Amino acid sequence: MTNDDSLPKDKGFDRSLQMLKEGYTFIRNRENKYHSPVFETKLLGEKTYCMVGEEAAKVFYDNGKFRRQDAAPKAVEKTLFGEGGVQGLDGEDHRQRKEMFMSLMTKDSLDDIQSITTGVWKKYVNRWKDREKVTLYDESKKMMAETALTWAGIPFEEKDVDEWAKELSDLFEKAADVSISHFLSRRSRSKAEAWIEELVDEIRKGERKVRETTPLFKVSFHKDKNGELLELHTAAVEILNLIRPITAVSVYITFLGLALHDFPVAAEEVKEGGEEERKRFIQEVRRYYPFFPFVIARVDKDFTYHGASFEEGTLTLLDLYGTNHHPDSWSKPDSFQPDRFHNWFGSPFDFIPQGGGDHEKGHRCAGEWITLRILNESLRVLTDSITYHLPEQNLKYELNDIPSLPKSGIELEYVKKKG
Ligand code: HEM
Ligand code: MYR
Repeated sequence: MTNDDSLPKDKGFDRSLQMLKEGYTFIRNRENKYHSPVFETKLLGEKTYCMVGEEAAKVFYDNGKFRRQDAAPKAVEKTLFGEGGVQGLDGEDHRQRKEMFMSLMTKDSLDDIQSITTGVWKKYVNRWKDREKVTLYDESKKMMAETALTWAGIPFEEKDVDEWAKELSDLFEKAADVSISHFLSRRSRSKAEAWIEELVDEIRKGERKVRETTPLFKVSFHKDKNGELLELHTAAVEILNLIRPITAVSVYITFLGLALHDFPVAAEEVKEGGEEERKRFIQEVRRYYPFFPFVIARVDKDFTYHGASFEEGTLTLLDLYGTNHHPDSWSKPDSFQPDRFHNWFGSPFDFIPQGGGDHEKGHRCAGEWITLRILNESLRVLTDSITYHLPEQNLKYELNDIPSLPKSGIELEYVKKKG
């Protein structure tokens, strides 16, 4: 076995605080310093390997080398992921649970969420006509919460949408927070889980009727490999694993708004173009802007990579943002160029805003197609269906803020339907 010393080490103290300070650039900064896409550091009191780039992503997603059990920090499990959910499963348990998620991503189901998105946008644009100013991020969170609940088949009243939006977004907005917000986020999770558990219980007992085609029904009656229904709590965690990230698509909608403003030439191409131009613009938004910073796993069995031995049990981070901006895979990575996706034949490992590898066999995001459908519809509305004006505001977003958003949330003035 090769000497472990060949892996550069971030010597000295725990780097957790430094990681929060440097945010999305933490891993790339050290890659540049050590001239190595793999290095060792210390995070949350543990020895941790960090990796970035297409080659590293191939290793990270090579089933068998890493496991997810006990990988995510407790704080992230208590807020973003939930305990007992698909993110922390391995092997056959993961395969079966993931199959449940992927079975919800049929063409009909995607068409369904797209038409729900269209309807929700229409409703909100109508509402905005009496308002001088709206904030795109705030409105998108509500629109996406409503889209998520409708698509999943969760009963709700119009008046409760704002509260759903707040609670669901608490789960991803504050996931990387170590302050009081962390506890607010935990409280939102407990509240949402309790309410969904009750719902699933009523459905199972036949006290509440929901359509059999809905994700709510399907998760409620999904059987794990032992042939038993999911525990109520696990079912609630997995239903939240659908409606929380759909709400999080609001972050990308906000970045669509920013890109349309910051890159007028590319914006003009979308406005004059059609489906293809929209697709390229959306891919570039997902590549260019920061959102999910890195994924996390533990070495499952000792192996050697980059001349160093990776020890079983060691925490490992794969940098998603850094890989999407890596100069080995992208020319002018820090420039916004939707055309790079024209005739693009990338691999499942170099463009990984929602994780890499295979959707069915690995942990790659189950909701990638949903995200694309919602963004396509949202970009169509922003460019084809409405006009608006951006007043003076602070549009800056920071790479040391996880998750990052333009400071103003993007204020839009005088939103009007076209035509
Ligand atoms: C997993 C990002 C939207 C459901 C993931 C992962 C990332 C990610 C990075 C982890 C990949 C890994 O562990 O290797 C995002 C981003 C989204 C988004 C940035 C944009 C808002 C969605 C949507 C859904 C969804 C809309 C569902 C409707 C899931 C699920 C997993 C997952 C269930 C766990 C998959 C597994 O562990 O096998 N997502 N996602 N996500 N995502 Fe998303
Ligand atoms: C989702 O809700 O699953 C989709 C988007 C969430 C983005 C959350 C960004 C903060 C993540 C912090 C730590 C991740 C450690 C594995």
